[in-house]
Amino acid sequence: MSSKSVMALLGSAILAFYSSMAFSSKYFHPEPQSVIAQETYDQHITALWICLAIFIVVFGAMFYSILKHRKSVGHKAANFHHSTVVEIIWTAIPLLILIAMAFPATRTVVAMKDTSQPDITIKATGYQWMWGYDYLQGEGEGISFFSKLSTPVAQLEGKETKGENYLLEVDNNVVVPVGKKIRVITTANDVLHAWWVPAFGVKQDAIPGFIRDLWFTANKPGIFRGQCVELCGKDHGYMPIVVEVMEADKYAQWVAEKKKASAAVMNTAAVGN
Ligand SMILES: [Cu+2]
Repeated sequence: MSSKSVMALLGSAILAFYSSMAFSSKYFHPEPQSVIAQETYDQHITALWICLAIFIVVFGAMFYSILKHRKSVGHKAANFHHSTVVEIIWTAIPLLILIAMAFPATRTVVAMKDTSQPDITIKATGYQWMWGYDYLQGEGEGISFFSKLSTPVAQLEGKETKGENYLLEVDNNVVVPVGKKIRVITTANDVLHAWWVPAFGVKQDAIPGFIRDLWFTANKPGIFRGQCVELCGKDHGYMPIVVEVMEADKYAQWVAEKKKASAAVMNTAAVGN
């Protein structure tokens, strides 16, 4: 087999590896569900292609030289010294590639941090071991609830077979409308936690006494799962995050139901007094 066909084979194998959807969904990034997640995903893929191209050029040149100029076919060791031109070229090319990659990356990082003018603001508070959510601004303002792991204890103890969303399910989902800018303020009540939903490309520490924030705009309705990603104690693995994205009218309905439920609780409390 010629070195050219080896290269072609290697290239297509890597291509197939990365484009395989089965591989992508299981071991790779989840399918991006927000503008920022899409941008980071695209830049990641672009960087991989650039790496692949460099790999093929560098290793192609190396193996070609090794094979074609080997001693056994009569070649003698060359005798040359450094070339300033070549050194300038191989410094300039990577520099240009890096600059070309840095521009979109910087734009995305800046956009990631721009939490101004959200449609809805939700405070996420980390507790040992659950999340508390308070809707602070926008449609749903005033809604407040805790979100705890809902995986049955029998599954945790291994007495039942694990469900599809084992350790990634909660009693109360964070509900948001599709296509709206959602700002999530993160903080914590006891120790460090971190709020992470990979499909939206968001991850932020939740620090006691401090406020951090992030934002996302969900592309489509659905349920998206994440986890606490700052080791926070023995039940760190038992405080997942579930975001449910709804169409605007369904979201309005959810808000109305939540408000009615909390009004009922308030009334009972008042009667109790
Ligand atoms: Cu935690």
